[in-house]
Amino acid sequence: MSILSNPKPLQKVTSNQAHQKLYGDIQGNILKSHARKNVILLFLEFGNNPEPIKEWIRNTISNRVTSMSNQLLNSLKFKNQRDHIDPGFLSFSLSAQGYKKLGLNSGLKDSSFLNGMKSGTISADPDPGEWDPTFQEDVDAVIIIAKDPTDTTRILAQEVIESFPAAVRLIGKEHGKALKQEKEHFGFADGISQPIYFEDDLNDELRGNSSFNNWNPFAALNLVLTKDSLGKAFIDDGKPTDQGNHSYGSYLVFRKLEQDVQGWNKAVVEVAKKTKISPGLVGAYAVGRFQDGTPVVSHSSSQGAMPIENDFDFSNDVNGSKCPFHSHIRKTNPRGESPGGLDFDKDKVRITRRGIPYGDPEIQSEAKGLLFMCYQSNIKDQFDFMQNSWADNDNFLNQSTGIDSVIGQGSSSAKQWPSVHGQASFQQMSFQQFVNMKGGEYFFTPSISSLKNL
Ligand code: N7H
Repeated sequence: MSILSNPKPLQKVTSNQAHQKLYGDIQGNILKSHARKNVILLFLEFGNNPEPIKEWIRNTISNRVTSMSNQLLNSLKFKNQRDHIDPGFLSFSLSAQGYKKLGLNSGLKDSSFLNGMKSGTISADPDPGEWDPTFQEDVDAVIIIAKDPTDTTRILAQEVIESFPAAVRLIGKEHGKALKQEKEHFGFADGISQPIYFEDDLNDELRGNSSFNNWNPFAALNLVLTKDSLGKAFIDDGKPTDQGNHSYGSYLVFRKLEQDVQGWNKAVVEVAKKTKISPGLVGAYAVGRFQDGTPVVSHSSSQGAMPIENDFDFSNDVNGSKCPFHSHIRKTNPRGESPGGLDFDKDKVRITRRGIPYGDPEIQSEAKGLLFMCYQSNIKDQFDFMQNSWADNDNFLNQSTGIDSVIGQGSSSAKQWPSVHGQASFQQMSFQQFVNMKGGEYFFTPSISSLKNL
């Protein structure tokens, strides 16, 4: 069996040689978040001479990127050694255009990746002419740098910039910073429901129970990894059908999503006033969770429970009177349910989110939002499908549901707000659009052996 379809969660510390080699060869942050609060993204454009750029990637970048095994080791040290100094996290990813400029055939087949985000893969996206100037340019590569505390991230980023050869131009920089209590700018707890690849993370999710009742977050590696034909790391346990030297990487989607916080707050109050529903419940209807993370499909008020509940589905809410169909988490993970009949595989249309907020919540005039990032093994069937066919689709989950109340783009039907939680009597009111896309690109995060082999 191929390492990618292994139906069992992985051990972080393992004697399985194929797994050890995999962890040493893939970049960090893919199977588990790097978990730093400070992130700097460097967007790069390559000049016409590929040789010095390839040499820089081979000799400098490949030695600085954080492998999965180093990430695991560092997090152990962070837990166990009080005086542990954060070495920082670094990853390197290339766009299709970047591979082309380096004169490389990536062997990657994903059509969204190959065409690039500017080609209009997300049909409701604003025209690239309206994006931030950085993202209107050719973005050939992105470096993610993460280190705590804040000043040390800047120092590390500066060191990396100083290593650039003349043919590499820095065309943009984004600073992300986690907000208090892992919230995002609309005030909601984020990063709760994720695909899980490791056994001890799955055990944490079980929260003392012996099994999951409704939603098992485990995912096999083929949700997030795909073959990197330029790498030559190891022979996995897939012989004889899968024979040969293998290496794996992951597609990375980046989108800068600006949040209109005042607009959101005002709209929540307006819906609350007109419908006589409390503002807290209106927000929960829009997101699918209260601000503290309590799922609205299971509770009509915040529970303040820690850890935050995630073992639920929507089977006890067929008419959307507890968690409306337009709510963000129901649109982006219907957890197997498709009342409108749109065909999808619940285990496949999932993404591994690694976004971080940007902008200071204390400064009203400052632009704020989410540096949205997610990893997957197929952009077209995962991120693109989720945004196009679910979030931006007025008729998902049902006819005239309206677009996703958080990230939906384009025109929308008026949305239904349950007057009383759990009772099928609805009031109609429009509610949109407080998240605006400012640009982005599709990348591939290659294996480390492929960076060394360039
Ligand atoms: Fe979303 N938000 O603050 O309202 N998201 N999201 N997201 N999101 C989730 O479970 C938010 C965005 C998903 O399995 C929560 O982590 C904001 C994009 C998925 O139950 C909250 C932005 C896409 C899930 C937010 C944004 C997704 C999810 C609940 C942009 C993909 C898991 C907490 C500014 C197209 C669903 C949690 C599940 C959860 C918010 C972007 C997807 C609070 C503000 C672009 C799959």
